[in-house]
Amino acid sequence: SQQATEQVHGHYIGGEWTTSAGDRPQSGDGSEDTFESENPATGETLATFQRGTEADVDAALEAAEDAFEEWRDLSAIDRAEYLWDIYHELRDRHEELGEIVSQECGKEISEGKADVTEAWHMVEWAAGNARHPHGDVVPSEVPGKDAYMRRKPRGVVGCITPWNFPVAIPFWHMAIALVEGNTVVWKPAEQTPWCAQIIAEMMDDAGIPDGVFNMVQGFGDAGAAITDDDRVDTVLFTGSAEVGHEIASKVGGQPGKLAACEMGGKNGIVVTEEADLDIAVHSAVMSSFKTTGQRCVSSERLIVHEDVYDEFKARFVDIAEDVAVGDPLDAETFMGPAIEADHIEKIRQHNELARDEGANVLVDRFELGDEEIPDGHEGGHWVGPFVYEIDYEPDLRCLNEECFGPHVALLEYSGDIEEAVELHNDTPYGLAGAIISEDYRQINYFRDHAELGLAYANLPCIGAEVQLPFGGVKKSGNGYPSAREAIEAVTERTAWTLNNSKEIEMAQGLSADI
Ligand code: UN1
Repeated sequence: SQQATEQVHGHYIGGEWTTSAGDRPQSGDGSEDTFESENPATGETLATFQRGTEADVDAALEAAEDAFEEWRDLSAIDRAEYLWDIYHELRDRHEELGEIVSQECGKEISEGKADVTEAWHMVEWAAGNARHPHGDVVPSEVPGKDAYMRRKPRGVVGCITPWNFPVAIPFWHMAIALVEGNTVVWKPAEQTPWCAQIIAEMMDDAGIPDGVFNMVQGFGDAGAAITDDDRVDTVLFTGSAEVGHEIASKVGGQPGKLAACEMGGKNGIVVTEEADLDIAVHSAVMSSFKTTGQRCVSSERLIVHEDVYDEFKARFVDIAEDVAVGDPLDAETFMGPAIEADHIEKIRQHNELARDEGANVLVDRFELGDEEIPDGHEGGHWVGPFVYEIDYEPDLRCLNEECFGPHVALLEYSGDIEEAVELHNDTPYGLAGAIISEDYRQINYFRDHAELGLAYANLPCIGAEVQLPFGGVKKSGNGYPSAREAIEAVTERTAWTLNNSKEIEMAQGLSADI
């Protein structure tokens, strides 16, 4: 169901829908004032949106600041009530919203629906957490003293989210920020404004007080207007390493400010000589090609022991030659299109880079055959798997730079698990990875030595659940903006100490005599 419309959808600021008309300055020449959401499987326009300016962000930040005092004074349980409404709406509209996700970001339908499911899981976790103990009771050296760690909201939280999980990731950030008593200014990805519009409508329908939640549509300039502003206390960012590092250094470098960023990966799967090859091939296919390789946790390196290399390669290549690329709304589809034309270009460059660096290409479906493209979808951004093998050398760019597409290298190793893990760790990133093995000693070695935020055994390295911490090490992460651990980024901790006696007695044996 295409929803092309003449209407221009606006921002949601201070409880009002607004386009930046009126006395707010327009962005540049008139042609840039709006932008369109495109269905990446057809190239058709879905809807038109106002492009946010600095003035819109300014108004949103002002509204968020004004709303903070009252919002923080509600109990977390009362704040969570608004989110329970959203939880029910996400569930009730599961099918419809799943289809919208698939139409706007091209993920096949089970993934579109899983995105919505992950969103309500996060809302459930955050809202449920409002009834959980919140802080710590801490022992004291001094008998008359009570010591605690208490949490307070930080204030205004700026959320900047990517297109590839257009419903789940906004809730990773915002559900926790809001329940913890912060107010929010959100800049969704410019590729998925329609999903953002629906989320803002849900917040509005839930009756969340004016200014507590604000959404400004737009591009990087609107995002920068959020991250550059002094009124923002915490920035939560999930997206590319390039932007994330800029935000981390710019915001994180300022006293009192905090940036929690979660960036990409060059994720690897180690298949040892002890692997069950059915699980190995299945896990690798899921990790490399699901979401057309466009998850930050997608795998682009398969590190396979020489004893099982040939068999693994033959079976993996067979499936890569065959996986169904097509209409995301067709239940038979395994991979939908890439998100946009520019991204196809980036994937092409990565494939060429691998060739230039000496890859032996095993599968090249970069250009799909005409017969593979579904009728009526000729305008889509189609791309298929690209699989290659290459002799490992530490500085090969194709093994170190994230492609964010269905582009994957096979690397053969001959030594023991130590060698495999050393190879696995040899990238600047450290987000997700997996080991496939039936030997618990190998598995435990990987668990303890792989440089990763998310590590799996005998599973794909995608598909994390929200009640686990989600984030990475090295170039992949800086703080945890997401899922369970986001609570750290959106709260201040107070060490609260209370004296129950009539005397002053100090810790560390410090004399209290005066
Ligand atoms: C992302 O890869 O951009 O772990 C987010 C997963 C999902 C989230 C992925 N729960 O695959």
